Amino acid sequence: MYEELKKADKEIYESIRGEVLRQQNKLELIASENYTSKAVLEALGSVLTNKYAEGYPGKRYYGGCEYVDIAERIAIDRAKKLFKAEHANVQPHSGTTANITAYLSLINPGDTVLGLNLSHGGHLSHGHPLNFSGRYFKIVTINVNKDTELIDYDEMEKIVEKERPRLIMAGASNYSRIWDWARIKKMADQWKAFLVTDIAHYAGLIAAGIYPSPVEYADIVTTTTHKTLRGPRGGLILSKASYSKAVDRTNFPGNQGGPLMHAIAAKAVCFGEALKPEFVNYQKQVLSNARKLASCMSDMGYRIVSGGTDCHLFSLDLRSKNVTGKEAEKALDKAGITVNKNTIPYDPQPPLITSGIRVGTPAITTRGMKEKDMENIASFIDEAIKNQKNETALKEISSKVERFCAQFPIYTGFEN
Ligand code: DSN
Repeated sequence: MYEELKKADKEIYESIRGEVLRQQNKLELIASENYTSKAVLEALGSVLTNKYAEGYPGKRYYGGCEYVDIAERIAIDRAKKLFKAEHANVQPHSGTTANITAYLSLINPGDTVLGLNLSHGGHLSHGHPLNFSGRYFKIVTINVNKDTELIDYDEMEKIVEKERPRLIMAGASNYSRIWDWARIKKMADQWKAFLVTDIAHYAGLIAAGIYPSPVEYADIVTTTTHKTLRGPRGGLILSKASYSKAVDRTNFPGNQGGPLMHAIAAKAVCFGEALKPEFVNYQKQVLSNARKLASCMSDMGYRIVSGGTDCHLFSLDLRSKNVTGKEAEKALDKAGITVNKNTIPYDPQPPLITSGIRVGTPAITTRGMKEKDMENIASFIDEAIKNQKNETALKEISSKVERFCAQFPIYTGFEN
């Protein structure tokens, strides 16, 4: 693989090779990243990228769609089966476009949306002022409780009663605990709001049945396909049958033009993999690893936001270690450990500095790492944070990390 690219475009070849080495030699702890299978990569790199297929299977605006129709129909059927959903649209290019489609399928610009504050774990597309969501809708946010760092449903209910949002967006990019979907549905019904849930982070765990599914409660569910779900980068919308026409029409022609048929074929492969029993074992290990890593960090004196995790991620509050999230991210990177700085609830630091880092286990679990490996990883993290200003020590840690990673090879498409 890549022989032709090497000849045709050396610069791009080298950038891919650099990324391959980074993915092989470093510890990938970004909670939203993963390693896809070889089969997913093959579908993604296929000639389906050459095909225009505006419309939906059987109703396209282009000829020659008979084979891409097969791929899209399979993707839809598998997504519905995997999440027990009445309707699936596999065309969204990303989680954010899926969210745009979800909002515009149900409400109009100017309507009120309630979402979780970004600095308490929400997402840009749940109402950030610079995002389309914050520009087109009136946004009301909820915060987590200051003491428990959990969603405060009583408080949320008061806000819903006062603000009467037309739509409640429930979901997060950094909330490690269980969402009470049933309780939110009750509020939505009582105050006549639509319920959209964004499960981008939890999708793989939900598909495997080890995190509660909102599918029976929500009018529309959105997700990405590349996080815990371990597929290609992209989006997916699930909905009740009654919203199928609205969702499909809003996505195309409302929001997007031609679907990315190579990505849709790769999503189908990913859903097929997620329907296999091995996927449940993988997700159980993701959760076990996250709990083990969090408990090792806690034993080393780090405070875990909300005290633990029920999913694939958790946040470390670094204030007691006298290091900011930004400094920790940088030191860890030098030590061969990739994380992202992240605000913690009620963070005294601004978003580009932060007091925390977010840590996730989907990628390292795909590599085959288990609970005992979490002990090593916790030590690497602690050593790097303690030596954040010591370049020699950070270099030594990165060599140890590289040797550790060599025990868990990934598929890269490169021979060496
Ligand atoms: N940016 C993603 C994350 O890292 O959680 C969410 O879209």
